[in-house]
Amino acid sequence: MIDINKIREDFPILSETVYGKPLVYFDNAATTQKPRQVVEKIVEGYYKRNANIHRGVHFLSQEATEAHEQARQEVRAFINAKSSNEIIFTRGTTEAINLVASSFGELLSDGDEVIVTQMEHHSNIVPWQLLQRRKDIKLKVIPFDENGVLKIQELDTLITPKTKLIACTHVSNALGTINPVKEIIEKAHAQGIPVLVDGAQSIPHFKVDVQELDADFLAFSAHKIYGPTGMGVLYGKEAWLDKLPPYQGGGEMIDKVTFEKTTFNVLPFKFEAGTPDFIGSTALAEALRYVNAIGIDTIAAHEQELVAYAVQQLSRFDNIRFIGQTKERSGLVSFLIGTIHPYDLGSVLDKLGIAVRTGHHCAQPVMDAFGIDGTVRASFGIYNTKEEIDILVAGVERAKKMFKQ
Ligand code: C6P
Repeated sequence: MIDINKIREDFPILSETVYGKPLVYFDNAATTQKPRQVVEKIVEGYYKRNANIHRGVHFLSQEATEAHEQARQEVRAFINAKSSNEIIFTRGTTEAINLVASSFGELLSDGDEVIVTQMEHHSNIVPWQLLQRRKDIKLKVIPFDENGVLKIQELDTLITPKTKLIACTHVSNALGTINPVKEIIEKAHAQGIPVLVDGAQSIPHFKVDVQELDADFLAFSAHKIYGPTGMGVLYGKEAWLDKLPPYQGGGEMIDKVTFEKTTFNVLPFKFEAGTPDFIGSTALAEALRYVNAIGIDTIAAHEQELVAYAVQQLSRFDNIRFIGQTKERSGLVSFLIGTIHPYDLGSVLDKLGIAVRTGHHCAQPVMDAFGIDGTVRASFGIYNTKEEIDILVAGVERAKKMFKQ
């Protein structure tokens, strides 16, 4: 049994008040709060182990290097990658996807095709469009239906001999839809096509095993799984990472540099130019340890309960419109009430101490598909409770009255 009160004690920010009201934090899909353990790991890192890594013979540098590489091992174990060579530290999901678009993009030729879905976050759309400035590649899109469920059968006609990659979000940050990535990967692999999975919204919420999925690449952000900001991970199968050219040039990613020619370092360092965030990596590992101690399956079950409760309670409003109504839904509810603009509803909730996200959630094509400007999104984390959902529902009720809806 999960002891939420004990968990909440680990997150000092949850005891803060906003406009004199207890904070109800429902913006976890944007970023999660950090437990004491993670914050203390950062402080301890700067106080006790701060030295540049992989460079010094001195004690501190070696300690910091060891902690950073140990963190890489823990990330490897968390997603069940075969080797820590397959774990590239990045600044976040966005940088991880840009890395693939840039380096994998180098392997593409004019006329090649990349398939994404209609529910991608901008960070899995724009990097491919930037690549289109360099290469005449075609971006194709798997559409979703009125419930926000991918029309995966369309993949059969979208895939052609020119398809070189499928880049697909595991969970939509705007709809909550969990996509059948395993099925997509099977279909893609049957045609010899690799798949990049955007795991930003899946990794924090349920078990993701890259070998079980057989994903070729997977990206995620530390800050969405109770870890630090500015830190993320690109998983890539070693065979692919070996084939790809480096992303950025600089220190650490090299083997030998002359003015005529440079040879590159081995994996994973080939993709990690410059001084990495060696404090952030250890804080990420601490966050993963925190999640493991509770159990990712326990977290998943708790959040599923919260989502089901939120949908049930919010359904009492006759003029609610849920954006995304899928059975396979992860940790969030996206909705509109009557004609109240999401920004207005979000502002009323804010004054009541409730933090939700409003707007397009960096997924404008999703909003376009529904013909709306944005939604109000309540997204849940391990520390949220049904009582907080009751506060949200009461807040919506109040906004409804204010706006005479
Ligand atoms: N979504 C949200 O409020 P970064 O910013 O690099 O950590 O993550 C980008 C990203 C990529 N893919 C998905 C599915 C995401 O949800 C996000 C981040 C946040 O929904 C901030 S826009």
